Amino acid sequence: MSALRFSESVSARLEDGVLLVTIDNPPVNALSAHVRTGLAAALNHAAGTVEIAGVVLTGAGRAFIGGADIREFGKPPVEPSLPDVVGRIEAFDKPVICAVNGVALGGGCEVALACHGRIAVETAAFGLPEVKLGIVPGAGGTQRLPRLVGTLAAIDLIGTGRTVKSLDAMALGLADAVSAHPVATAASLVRQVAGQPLRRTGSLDVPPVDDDALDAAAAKVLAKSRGQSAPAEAIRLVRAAGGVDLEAGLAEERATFLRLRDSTESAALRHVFFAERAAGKVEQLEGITPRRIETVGIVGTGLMGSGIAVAALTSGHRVIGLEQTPEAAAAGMGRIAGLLDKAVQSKRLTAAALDACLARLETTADASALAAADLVIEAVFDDLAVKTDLFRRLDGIVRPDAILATNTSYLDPDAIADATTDPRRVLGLHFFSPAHIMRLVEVVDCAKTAPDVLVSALAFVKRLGKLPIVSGVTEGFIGNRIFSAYRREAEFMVEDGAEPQAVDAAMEAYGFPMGIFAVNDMAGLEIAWARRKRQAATRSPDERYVEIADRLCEAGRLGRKTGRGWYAYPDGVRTIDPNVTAIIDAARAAKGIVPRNFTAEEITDRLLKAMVDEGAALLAEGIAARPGDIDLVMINGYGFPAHKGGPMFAAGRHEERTA
Ligand code: T1G
Repeated sequence: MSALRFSESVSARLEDGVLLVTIDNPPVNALSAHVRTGLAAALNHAAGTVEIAGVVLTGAGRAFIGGADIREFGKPPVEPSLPDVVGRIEAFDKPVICAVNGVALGGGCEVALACHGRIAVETAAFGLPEVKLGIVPGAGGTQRLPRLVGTLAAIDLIGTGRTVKSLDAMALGLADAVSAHPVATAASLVRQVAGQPLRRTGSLDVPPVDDDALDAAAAKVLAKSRGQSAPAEAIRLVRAAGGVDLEAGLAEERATFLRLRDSTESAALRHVFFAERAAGKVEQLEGITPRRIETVGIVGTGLMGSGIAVAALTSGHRVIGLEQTPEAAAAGMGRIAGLLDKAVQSKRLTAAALDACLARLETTADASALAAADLVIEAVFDDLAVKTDLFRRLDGIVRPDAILATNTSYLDPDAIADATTDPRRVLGLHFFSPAHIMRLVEVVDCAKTAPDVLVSALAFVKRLGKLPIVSGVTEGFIGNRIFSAYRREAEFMVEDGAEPQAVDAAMEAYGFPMGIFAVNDMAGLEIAWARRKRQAATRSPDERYVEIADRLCEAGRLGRKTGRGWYAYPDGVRTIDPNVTAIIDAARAAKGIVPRNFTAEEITDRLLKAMVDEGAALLAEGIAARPGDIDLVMINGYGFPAHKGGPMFAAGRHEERTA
């Protein structure tokens, strides 16, 4: 047994005639230039050494290969290219078997597809997530996967970019075997098949399927890829695989890959990828150890509190839900159990995990139970007096090292913190509803929040599997401040002549799932109405104020729950209501405004600009740390299309185009 090194990240040892090649390129063994060079050199070595019967490929650490190195995108290409390396593996004279020790994603999955056999540990996962980066697989994925698993499964996997665990991959035919010792299993497979004809994926025929089934599979994927081009391109390539030879299919795939890689959509999605990795990282806090958070107290088990409880339970925490009466505590238990049941029904949770969650849950009307909590999250009615009073009481109940968090969306968390004797342990955790589903959590760093409290909250949110974005204290935090600016501008345009349905249509065409007025109807108009009434006394008479929403509320049009708001909803269908048009006309007339025409382009440009200006203000005020944080808030909390990269990214692109 001797150690060999082929590049800084690729090494090997020879064991009983099998070259065991390891890729070691932390953190995820991405296929950087030195990995590709190393793999090519390892193949050369294996080709030229008679005593080597074949090759096993594996990864060091947790990943097999996380894909192409995304950081190399946009840089000049360095030989050998990934398609060359993948092609050499497939054509290799001696068997090359991969021992998939962890994720095999993107280019990593394509390397695996080109191998002559795939042995995986049970915890490994396979996937071609390229569409999530606005591209298609670029090293044979769209041509080899259908040959191995059939066109229908390939459309699903490549079109959605979802990953499958090893056992599912094996059921699909993507993995050959699952083994606890994949390197040893792969090595014995090499010895077994050496000298025999090898199973080369590219030489297999694509199993035939009828067109109707293909259309249905494609339609299912496209229904979820609103406005993005990569999924449709990927499906086109996968469908073509059955009708052309491998070389032609690979050439078309490569051309499509290169075209999409240079698209704005891909740049936007890569921006989102890296923004997500940067989110929740605060330079000044590096090296600070988070406090242990195992037991979470949740005060208020209504809609928000029960969603937070589910998020905490399913990520392994113990939860104590506090209510005012035993009856309310029982009802809260019912709500939380109901949400968990739904998760089981929709296969997001196994029955065994459900039992484990319930075993870690208690609800009570006895506040002293919160003495066991490491973190208490308050999710009660958004009223300052209620919340300050609660925090004052909590202060005397919880341990001195416990963290207190408020889920307020509009109140001043500094005022809430100051109601306690130790405001250093208080911060905001602004969850979005439904809290067990929505990924975004604004982590509000209050004036006196201690650094390790902030670090602990960030770690907690990450453990929930959610996306923490740090926000400073300001009315509405990052998201609602931008959303308010967006709404204000939309209302200005309506008053000036744009119809609400035209505003909504423009934003929906841009990629939002719902325009702002439809969103307002869904959320209900009364909360914003109450806020406007509160602010009326301090509003400057010089400030432009659009009264249309007030008129709608006064007419009892509080949104969908009242059956009408900016729209009417006969049979649940959003419909233009002449009564609303009349209210708008009257409001314009009262101000002597002669309505003018707005193009869809002017509408989207102005709304985008309103968001960006507010975003710039948030950065200048130090409320948001990075433009990418603002983008993530708008994408994950407010439906901004991810493939446009968020408002701050989109504005930069717009400037580049118009410069
Ligand atoms: N390239 C470069 N860096 C990457 C990377 C990649 N592919 N994947 C992850 N990283 C970095 C990431 O930025 C972070 O860095 C660190 O690794 C840990 O990531 C030709 C075109 C692999 C499941 O899309 O899904 O192959 O912040 O925090 O939760 O067809 O990362 O520490 O500095 O996410 O354990 C296809 C993307 C590429 C996979 C690990 N591959 N990555 O998750 O850690 S396109 C992907 C992931 C392609 C071919 C093409 C996840 C992960 P830092 P992390 P994690």
